[in-house]
Amino acid sequence: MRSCTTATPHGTRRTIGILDLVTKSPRNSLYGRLMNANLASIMPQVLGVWCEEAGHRVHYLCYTGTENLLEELPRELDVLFIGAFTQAAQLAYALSNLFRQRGVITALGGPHARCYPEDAQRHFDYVLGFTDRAVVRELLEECAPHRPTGRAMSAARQPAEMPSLAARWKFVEATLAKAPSIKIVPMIGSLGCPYTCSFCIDSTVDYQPLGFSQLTEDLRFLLKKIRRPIVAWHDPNFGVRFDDYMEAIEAADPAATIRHIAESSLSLLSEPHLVRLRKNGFQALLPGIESWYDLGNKSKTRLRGMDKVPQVSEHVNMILRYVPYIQTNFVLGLDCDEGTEPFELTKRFVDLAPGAFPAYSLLSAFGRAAPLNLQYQRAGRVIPFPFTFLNNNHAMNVRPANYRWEEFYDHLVDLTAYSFSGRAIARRLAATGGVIPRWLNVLRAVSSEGWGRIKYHRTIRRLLDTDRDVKSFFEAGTDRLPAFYQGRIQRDLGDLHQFLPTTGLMHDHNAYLKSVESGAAVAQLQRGRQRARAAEPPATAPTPM
Ligand code: B12
Ligand code: SF4
Repeated sequence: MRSCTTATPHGTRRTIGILDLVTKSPRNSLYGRLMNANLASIMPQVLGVWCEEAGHRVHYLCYTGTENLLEELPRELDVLFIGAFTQAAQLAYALSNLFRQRGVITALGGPHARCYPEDAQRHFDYVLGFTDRAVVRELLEECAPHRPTGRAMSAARQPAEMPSLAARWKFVEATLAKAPSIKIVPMIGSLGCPYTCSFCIDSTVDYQPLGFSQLTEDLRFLLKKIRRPIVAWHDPNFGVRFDDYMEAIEAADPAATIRHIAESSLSLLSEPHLVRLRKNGFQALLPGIESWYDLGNKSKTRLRGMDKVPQVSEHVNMILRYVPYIQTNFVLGLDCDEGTEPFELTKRFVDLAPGAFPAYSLLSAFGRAAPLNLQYQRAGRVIPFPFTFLNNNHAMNVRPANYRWEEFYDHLVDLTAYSFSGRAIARRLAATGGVIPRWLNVLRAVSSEGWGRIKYHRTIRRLLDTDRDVKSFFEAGTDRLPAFYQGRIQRDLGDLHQFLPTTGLMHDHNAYLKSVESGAAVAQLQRGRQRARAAEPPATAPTPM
C-alpha cells in the first residue's frame, strides 16, 4: 500500500485528510448556499487539533456543496476521516471507495457511524463511535486496511475534554470564510443529557459539562477575533446547568455583545431564565414541542390535545417577548397521533403563535440511535429507504401506526402548505422583530424548508397514486428501489455516483435488532453453559468407594 508517512523521533507522522460533510449534494438550495458553512460540525475540527498535536499533518475540508471534492482533497493521504450524518452516508461511501482505490485508509465518524455501524463497516476501514484522543491515537498507530469488514472502535464514553476554541480556530476560520453573509461559530459546553426520551440518541448518554471556565476562556478569545460574533451551541440540550452556563457567559461578555443560538427544551425556558437569556444576548432558541399527545416531559406540561395548544402557544409567545427568533420542532407520524386532529392542532398553533418558525420532522428510526427503534424493527415497521433520504424530511422510514400512507401525506401536504402560505409568512414577518430573524424566516419559508418541501411532499403523494413501485415500496418495504428514488440518488451524487459501490445502495434496516437478538442469543447460550457446568459434578469429585 502506498504511504506518505514519515518517521519522526516521536513516532510515525501521517498525512491526514478530515472531511466534514455538511451536505449530501452539490445541488444547494438558496438557503443552503447562504447557510451551509454555518452548520459545520465541531468534532472534525477537534479531530484536526488532536491529530496536529500528535505531530501529524492535517488537511481539513468542510464540504458545503460548492467545493469540488475530487480536486480539493489531496490524493496523497495516509488516512481520510469523514464525518457524516446519515443523509450524507452514500456520498461518504462513494468517497471512501474512491480513496481506498487510491491506497488511502478510510475512517468514518459522526451520527451515521453511531447509528449504522454494521453497514458503515462494509465501506470503511474504521468506524468510530464515541471518539477521544486515545481512540484516534490507536487508529493512527495501526492505520491498516480492514476489508471487507471495517474495524469498529469506540471509547467507553464521550470525551472528558475538548480542545479550546483557540486551538480549533484555524478550522473555524477556514469554514466561515465560505459563509457569504451571516457567520456562525459552533461551540459546545456539554455532552449527553440527563433526560431519557426514548426516541433520542442521547437518552442513554450521561450528561457531562465540559468545564465552565474553558467556556469563559473560549468566549473571551472569540471576542478578540470577531466584533459581534454569533455563537451556535451544539449541546444536545443547552442550559441543563443553567446558572453555571450563564455565569460563564457573563464572566466573558458582561456587555452581552455575543449573539447566541441554542437548542433547549421548553421545560428549561421559564420566564426568569428567559430574562437572563435576553440579558446575555440570546437571539434564537429551538425548543421541541414534538407532539400534542405525548412527550410532555419536554414541554413541561401534563396537558394533552387541544388543552395543550393554548398553553404551549402562550409559552412560545412569551419566549418571543424575550428572544427574537424561535423555531419550534414537531415530529409527525408518531404512534400517539391519530386522525385529522393532530394536524389541525398544529395549524391552530401556527395561528396562535404566528412568530414561531415551525420545523416538521417525519418520524424516523435512525438505526441504533434510540432504544425505541428496536420496537419499530421488531414490529416490522421500518422501511429500507436508502440513507440519502433519511434526514427527517425526504422519507419517513417508519410505517405510521394509525394512518394509511395516502392519508398521512394528504395531512402532511396540507399542514406544510398552511404553515408556509403567503398569509402565514406575512403573519410571521409581522410577529418577528429584528432584521436577521425576519430575513431568516422569509428565506427559510420560500426556500427548501417551506415551499421546496411542499413541492416534494406533493410529488410523493402523487406517486403513491400513480407509481405502483413507489406504492409497494411504502407498503411492503421491498428491496426493489423505485426508479424515482434511484434517480434522485444519482442526481444528488453527481460525478461521484460512479464510485458508489452497488452494495452501498440499500442497507439492512433491521441490523440493530439482529445484533441485539444475536447478542441476547449468545448471552443465553453462555448462561445455559454456566448453568450446565454448575450442575456437573466437579472434576475433582472423589470416586465412590
Ligand atoms: C447540534 C445538532 C445539530 C446542529 C449542528 C449539526 C452539526 N453539524 O454537528 C444542527 C442544528 C445544525 C443540526 C442539523 C441537523 N441535524 Co442534528 N443534531 C444535533 C444534536 C442535538 C447534537 C449533536 C452534537 O453535536 N453532539 C455533540 C458531539 C460532540 O457528540 P456526538 O454527536 O455524539 O459525537 C461523538 C461521536 O459521534 C464522534 N464524532 C462525531 N462527529 C465525528 C466526526 C469524525 C470525523 C469522527 C472521527 C468522530 C465523530 O465523536 C463525538 C465524541 O464522542 C444531535 C442530537 C443529539 N442529542 O446528539 C442531532 C442529530 C445529530 N441531528 C440529526 C439530524 C437528522 C439533523 C438534520 C438532518 C435535521 C434536518 N432535517 O435539518 C440536520 C443535518 C445537518 C447536517 N450537517 O447534515 C440526527 C442525526 C441522525 C443521523 N444518523 O443522521 C440527530 C442524532 C438527532 C436525531 N434526530 O436523533 N443538528
Ligand atoms: S431532552 Fe432532548 S436531548 Fe435530552 S433525551 Fe430528551 S430529546 Fe434527547
